[in-house]
Amino acid sequence: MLSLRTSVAIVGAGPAGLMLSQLLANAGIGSCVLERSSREHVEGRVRAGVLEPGSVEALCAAGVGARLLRERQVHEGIELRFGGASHRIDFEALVGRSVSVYGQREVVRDLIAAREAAGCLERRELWFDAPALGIEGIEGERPEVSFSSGGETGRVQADWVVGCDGFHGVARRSLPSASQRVFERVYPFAWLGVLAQVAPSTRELIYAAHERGFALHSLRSPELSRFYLQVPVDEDLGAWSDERIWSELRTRLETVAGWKLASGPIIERGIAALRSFVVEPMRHGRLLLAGDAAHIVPATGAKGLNLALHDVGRLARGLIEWYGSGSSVQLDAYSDACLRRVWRAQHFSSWMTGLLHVEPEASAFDWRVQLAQLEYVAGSRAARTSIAENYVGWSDTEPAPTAA
Ligand code: RFL
Ligand code: PHB
Repeated sequence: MLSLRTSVAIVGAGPAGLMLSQLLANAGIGSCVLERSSREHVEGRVRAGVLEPGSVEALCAAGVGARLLRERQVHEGIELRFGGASHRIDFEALVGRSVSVYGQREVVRDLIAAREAAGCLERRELWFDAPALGIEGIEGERPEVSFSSGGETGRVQADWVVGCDGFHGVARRSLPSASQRVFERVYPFAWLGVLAQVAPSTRELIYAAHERGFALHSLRSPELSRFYLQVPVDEDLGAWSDERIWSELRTRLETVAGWKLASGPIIERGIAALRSFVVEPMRHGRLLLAGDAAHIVPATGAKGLNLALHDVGRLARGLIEWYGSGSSVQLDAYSDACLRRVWRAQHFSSWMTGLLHVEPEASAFDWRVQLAQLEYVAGSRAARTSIAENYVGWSDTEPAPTAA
């Protein structure tokens, strides 16, 4: 039995867990990260692509922003495409901020490289192929995570345990069910996502609403494009040949005169469910949740990765305060403070999803109403400003207006 002791035990080495360990290390606080999957798997996963300016600032301030600043693409707007026309939402003009397109895979690689350079792998502060099996003692002062590694079992004793183990992890299940409330909506459609070796056919992301379903043209680099197609919720990936994927993307995206979609080899594909999910509160005793372990948003609003980074920023500040002065003021406020932003993102993400997707049972009337809503959004500066404000990241520090 391996027995380890650390200050903060972190379950999961996705963006949330890795960023938290980086922030704690920068403040001289020790942590031990346990990751179920292999390093290759974690570094290979293709997921999110859009970073809010606040996320870019946080990654830079944490010392992992050098490659991000060199390689990111700054996007000053997005395109909404429907009814045979394109409409630009100009973030810079509307709210004076832009987003960065930089793959989540690259964020994760940068964070692992930073932890590796700091000697975490040799010191066994970052474990791959080491699934956490359970979390005990969260109501006391010495919580403990049990895990397995290479056929051996082990345990990590800590002051705090942070569950950054995503939606299917063990941490949320270790919260006493009587003390948590779960809010959930599962959508009646899914996303087929593909990564293709082809130069993007667009400079900015295209969010397309089509009678046959939603399509998204995103980007990764001058040579790599990312696409998503709305598909039925129980869709079989095997039913989608390369030809069928390109043909459906062309149908939903080539709706504007003269615009052509370039195609190329598809190098990665997968189907992901769309879900809205929140567990409240995000803390019980000495166990705290962050990122997808506590909340999921449908990817239409590009918020999941940004929320995960925001959570751990707050959490790190709380832990730094606790280790520095013994005060738990910020840790006590952690859940409420994060949940305000989470619910803002929940609203925006489900609203964008409804705006752009076609419900399986939608009638011709429903589609006309949806087009009318899209026309309104595209034509109204107020509506475009609202999308821009939410897309680049809601600022919860903005003072609320007071009555005169
Ligand atoms: P992750 O990335 O899921 O990491 C959790 C880690 O925990 C590990 N794990 C365990 N480790 C040890 N023991 C156990 N028992 C464990 N159980 C699980 C897992 O192996 C994994 O490594 O969660 P985290 O860190 O909270 O990060 C959240 C983001 O990954 C997620 O919100 C985003 O990818 C969501 N998302 C997007 N977010 C954005 O901000 N912008 C986007 O453009 C965007 N696009 C997307 C997305 C998610 C997508 N999918 C696949 C759901 C597009 C897609 C298609
Ligand atoms: C992506 O590039 O993967 C991406 C971009 C925007 C979204 C979702 C995913 O809304």
